[in-house]
Parts: sequence; structure tokens; C-alpha cells
Amino acid sequence: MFLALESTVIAHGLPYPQNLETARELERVARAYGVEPRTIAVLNGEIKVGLSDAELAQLAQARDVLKLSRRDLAVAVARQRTGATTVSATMWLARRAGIRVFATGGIGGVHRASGAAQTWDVSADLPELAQTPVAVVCAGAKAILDLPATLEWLETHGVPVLGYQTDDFPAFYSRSAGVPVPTRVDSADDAARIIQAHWDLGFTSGVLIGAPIPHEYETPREVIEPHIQRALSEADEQKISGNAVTPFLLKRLAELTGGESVQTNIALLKNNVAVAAEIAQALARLDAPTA
Ligand code: PSU
Ligand code: MN
Repeated sequence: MFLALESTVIAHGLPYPQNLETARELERVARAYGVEPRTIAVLNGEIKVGLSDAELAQLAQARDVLKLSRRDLAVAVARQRTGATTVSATMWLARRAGIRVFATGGIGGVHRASGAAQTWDVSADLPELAQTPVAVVCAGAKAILDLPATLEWLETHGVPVLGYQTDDFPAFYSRSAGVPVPTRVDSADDAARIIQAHWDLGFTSGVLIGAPIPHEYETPREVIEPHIQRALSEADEQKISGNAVTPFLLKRLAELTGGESVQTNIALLKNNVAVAAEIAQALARLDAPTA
């Protein structure tokens, strides 16, 4: 049984060398929970569903790694480029490989309408969730995004959103931003039954599972929010746009928190892999009932 992992978090979400250590650690956690990790990326134009340790190291250190969402995959393949896959591209490639469950850190979403620019920015992760049948475990979405708008988008497009042992949609560094989740699940079996029922009904969309960061690693909202505000206004001032926005904000938050946000990010990634592995096993049990 396989679990998909993304690579944008390695190439663009965490600094070296913590990115490589984390990529390896996530694969270890998956195996410890009884599933085979498949980290997904594009290397020199070749789609890889599963990376060797040398390939992980290459991706963690290379300087010119593209950030690939769905729209960018063909370009990377045709031009034999190396790229890390976001949630959208990873979902697509996982689906192609027959993998049903995928663990990430945070998903992209609807960005806050920022300052004077009033940019309109909706991550390709959302339409991917609306059209690709993969269950995605995340720690919610960062409060750099507009969380209520993100959840509204998912409702409009028919994507079930489950809170894993929580009533609130998790806010990445924080367990809650006060935005309720439509459905709470308290076990991997409960989640798996809902995921299976969704697909048995004939829906072809994904399912989003939000697992809050464990209490002991949480950064309270009031601590992280001023840093988020500052990073957002700097992005505005420096006219950061397009797919550079999320990596810019992550990097600035790491600097503004003196590296604490990186430790938080790693903790929630490990937790998500553990939850996703349990859901993958619960789904497999539904395929092959023993009694
Ligand atoms: N959120 C995080 N860390 C990340 C990402 C999102 O907290 O590393 C990455 C994921 O790969 C996600 C992508 O799919 O950023 C979204 O990018 P954009 O906002 O440009 O759609
Ligand atoms: Mn975007």
C-alpha cells in the first residue's frame, strides 16, 4: 500500500538541510506506519513516483528546481526540466499511479485580497481537489490565506472536508483559526468510510482531511498573526506575484520567527504522514473485508 508525498515542500517550502532531513524522516514515518512512501517529482523531464535517496538529495540541493502545478507538468516533461510538484500536480500524478492517499503540509487556497493590488489568486490545488479522486491529508491551510473563502470554494465545488479529531479547520501553525469544519471524524476508519462512500457514489473529486498540528508544537494564532501580516505587506511592497508568493511568505515567516516556523512545519508534516498512513490502511481494509 502506497502513500504519495509532494516535493514542493522539499524544494521550495523548507531550507536546506532541514528539507532533506525532513524528506527522509517523512519516508521513515510512513514505513513505520506500514505504508510505502512515494515522493513525487519530475527529474530531467522524467516523472518519478518514488525517489531514491540520491534523488531526494538532488532535489533538496538543486538551485533551479521549477515549482510545478498542473499547468506546468507538460512544460517540464517536454523540456526535460527538473521540478518539484505542488499539491495539484502531485494529486494528478498520484492518481495516474493508482495511489489514493496523499500527505502534504498545507494546501494552497484562496489568497487574502491584498492591499492596494487586490490580486486575485486561487491556488491550483483547489480545482485539483475538485476533479481528482485522491484523499489529501493536510494541516489545513495557512492563515496567510483566506480560510473562509477557501472552504466556501471547496463547498461550491463539492469537495468533502473532514476535520481529523477537530471541529475546526486547522490553520497550519495553529490548531484553529476559529473557522468550523463541515464534518468531524474521530478515527481513520470513519474517515475511510466517508472517502470510500464518496467515490462509491460516483463522485470524481478528492476529499480533504485537515489534521491539526499536535498541541505541543502549536504556535498560537496571536503569536504568528503579526508575522503573517508583516510578510504579506512585504510581499505587496516587493510586488511578489504568481507562484512565487507562497515560497516568499514561507521564507519570510521562517526568518521572522527565527526558524521556529520551520520546526513547526516539520512537526505537522510528520503528523500528517502518520494520519494519512492510517487512513490508507483503513481504506485498504474496506477493500478486503476479513469477516
Ligand atoms: N503551503 C505550505 N507549504 C507549502 C505549500 C503550501 O504551507 O510548501 C506548497 C504546496 O506544494 C502547495 C503549493 O501545493 O505550495 C501551493 O502553491 P500556490 O499557493 O502557488 O498554489
Ligand atoms: Mn497562486
